[in-house]
Amino acid sequence: MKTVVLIIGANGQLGSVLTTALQDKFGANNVIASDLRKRDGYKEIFEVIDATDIQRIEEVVQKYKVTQIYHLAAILSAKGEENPLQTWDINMKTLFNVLEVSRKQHIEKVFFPSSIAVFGEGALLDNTPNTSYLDPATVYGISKAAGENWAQYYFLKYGLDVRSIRYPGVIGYQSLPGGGTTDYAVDIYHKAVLNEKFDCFLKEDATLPMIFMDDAIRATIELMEAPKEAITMRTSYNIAGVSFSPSEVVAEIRKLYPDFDVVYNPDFRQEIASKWPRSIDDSKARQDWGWKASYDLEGITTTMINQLKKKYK
Ligand code: AKB
Repeated sequence: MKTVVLIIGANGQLGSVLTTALQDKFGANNVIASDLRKRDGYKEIFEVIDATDIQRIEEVVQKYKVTQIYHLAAILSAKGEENPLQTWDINMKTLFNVLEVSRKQHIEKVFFPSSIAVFGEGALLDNTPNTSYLDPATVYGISKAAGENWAQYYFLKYGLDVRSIRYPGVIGYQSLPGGGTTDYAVDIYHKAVLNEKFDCFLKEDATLPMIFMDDAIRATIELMEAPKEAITMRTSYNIAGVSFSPSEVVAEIRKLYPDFDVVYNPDFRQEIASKWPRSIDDSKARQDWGWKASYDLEGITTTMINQLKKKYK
């Protein structure tokens, strides 16, 4: 059967890069990008979808005979705290709609992104195991923990092949994140290249798990390509990239920009970060589908700076 992919949330940080990767894999005519608004200058197939509207999702699925759905739309950790009930409504409603359309339309595979935000004080801070107790402290984290269980429910009850990854903070030069606690780790590179002072909203020693965009995209595609029998985690897989604190990334940037100026003004996002893991045990993903990250902090820093220099030239 021909693979036709629908990406919901295709304008976001991950979605915009994943769209290109999936076009390379399946051909541009087999990838339907969608979001609340059309992306400026986007030339390939695009459908405006508000994922809280189940009929609209179903219409697009039928129109293009979609076989796989990547549901990337969500309100992230920091933004989500501004209006917790609305965040819950949007994150859950859109997931339920995707799961229901997928069940009814016999979608072959669904991808649902989870996050390190599912972990809270009940989990070990270092090398956090896949099967940790989940007591998230943000509404975003609660919606992801619930979503993972719903993904597993649809698999067990209806046989829907839903697959999921708990992403660390994603760092890429192609797109900007919005509303997350790990966003500083993208913004800091932009400021360095623009020779601007960086105002950091986390403490200098706030170590968090991060992953380079290329690794995050490769993990997503590798998980979706893995044989069904290999997938033993039907909630979500931990994946690790690299862990670092703001002061460590500053030290790495200063090897290239010795005068890079940083001030630390921790705000409410520091409180969120303090409950998240410092590092992740991804042995389950390694065992089941051969996951291994390839970028370390030095590799991320040189690539980010080289690419952003071209962008701002
Ligand atoms: C956030 O900071 O909210 C996200 C995430 C780790 O899921 N980047």
